[in-house]
Amino acid sequence: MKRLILFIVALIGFYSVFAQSDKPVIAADRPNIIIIYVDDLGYGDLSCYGATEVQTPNVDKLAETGIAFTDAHCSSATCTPSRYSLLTGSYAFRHNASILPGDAPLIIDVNTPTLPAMLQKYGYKTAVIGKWHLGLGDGNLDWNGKITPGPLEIGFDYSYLIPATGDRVPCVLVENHHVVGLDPNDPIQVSYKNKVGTDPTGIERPDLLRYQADKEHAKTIVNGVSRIGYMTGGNAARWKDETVPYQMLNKARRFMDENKSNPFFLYFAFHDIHVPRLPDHRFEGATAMGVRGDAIVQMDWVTGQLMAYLENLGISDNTMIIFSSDNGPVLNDGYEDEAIAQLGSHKPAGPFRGGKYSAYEAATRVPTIVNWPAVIKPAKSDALLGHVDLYASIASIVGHKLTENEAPDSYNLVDALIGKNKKGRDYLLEESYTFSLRKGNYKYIHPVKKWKPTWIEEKKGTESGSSFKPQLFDLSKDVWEDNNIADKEQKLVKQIQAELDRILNEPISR
Ligand code: NG6
Ligand code: CA
Repeated sequence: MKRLILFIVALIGFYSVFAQSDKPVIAADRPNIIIIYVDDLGYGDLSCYGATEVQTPNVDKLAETGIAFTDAHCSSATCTPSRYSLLTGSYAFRHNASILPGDAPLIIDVNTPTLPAMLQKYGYKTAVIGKWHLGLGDGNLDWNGKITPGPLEIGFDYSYLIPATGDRVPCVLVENHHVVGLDPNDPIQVSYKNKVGTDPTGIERPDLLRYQADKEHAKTIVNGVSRIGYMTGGNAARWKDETVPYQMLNKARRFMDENKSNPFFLYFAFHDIHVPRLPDHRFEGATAMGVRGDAIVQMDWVTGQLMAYLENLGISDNTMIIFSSDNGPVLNDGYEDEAIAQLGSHKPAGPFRGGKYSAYEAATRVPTIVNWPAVIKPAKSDALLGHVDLYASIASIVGHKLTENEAPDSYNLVDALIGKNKKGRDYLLEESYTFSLRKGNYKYIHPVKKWKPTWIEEKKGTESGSSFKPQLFDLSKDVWEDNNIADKEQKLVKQIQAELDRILNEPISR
């Protein structure tokens, strides 16, 4: 009898503990979560998204055993704003987040709720490995001292960073609060205004360069490549572009190994396939497309290594991998690396118009794959969703209820994300130099007042999509965004503009 009473008491206790907590919506409790974020990968750059001139067997496997989304979007046409939204669930325009120089301060306020900080509260160990580009320090950063605030102050337990981009100084890796391998007798100095030190620049010594560059990319030469910005010192710490992917991979392996017995969140942010494209020798000639294609193959190989490591640790089943890109494709992004000349019949953006920087669809519609063997059945999904929605969706997986000011633009689309349904958003914002708004298959592009983005057309060969008039396209019939029906569909345009006004003028859109 006593035993029975004890049992009942225990049962009630057990029940009440669970009744109090926010119960995870899915049985698989607290999966490991890995976001693999490729840089500048276009919708058409993977064989599982239709590419024939490059093969990506490892990513294809993720797609075949997971869900490949055909209408999922990074939040912006460029990197910094997309990453800002990914980590905060907030649109970048709210924070004026645009492409940052390499000496910019951290743009995520340390009090802003972030995806990794939220996961830490649920027992996750969190890491960011790879490209950061969200700023470091609080102004006047000394690269030779303690580099803070940065990822560790906004929710990451571990960081191993390319501070900005591969084409920007300083060309050194930062692990937690310090530059890796820095010799204190050879201090680093960085400037985006004036030349510092005596290192040659691309303008002075084009003969030293592996690729000729435009004038923005013609500053300090590191590893035979001129970069944006000037640096001096830190010679022992300077990266060799070719080995960075291996260094990142090793750090990721160590992090997964150390955290195999507890839930972890890994934000693995590739430098590939951004410029300067310098894949390792083993990938040379992997495609007939030159370095851009070879960098895709390198990226695929590294992804395969990450997957294999999860398998070996025996944790792949309950690991949710989200694979995607921070913006659409670009061919010429500052270096003469023959990406255009050797393109052949490859279509980086698949069937879509535009690319990185543009207001057209290819800027944000990027390959997006979710793989989670324990929960997901293989499928394709045309749900309309944004990476900005990952915050709220992941929150619901771990049983977290968003507080009022948290992730203001993030919709909980977990059911679409794990393939329970294909219901995405009604409206989806695409940020670029202007705003585009999707409503189902309709695509609206907000008019520009000043024709600012000509450089996109002139220098990049990418169509910006700008117009002084409102543009509306019906993607179901006109995927190439060619036939502007705004004049015929004035009611619809007004309706979409009203929604855009709401998003722009209210602090929370969700
Ligand atoms: C641009 C750079 C481009 C690239 C981009 C950032 C010039 C002319 N162009 O300003 O080369 O670095 O910034 O790319 O300087 S992103 O993927 O990080 O957004
Ligand atoms: Ca990018």
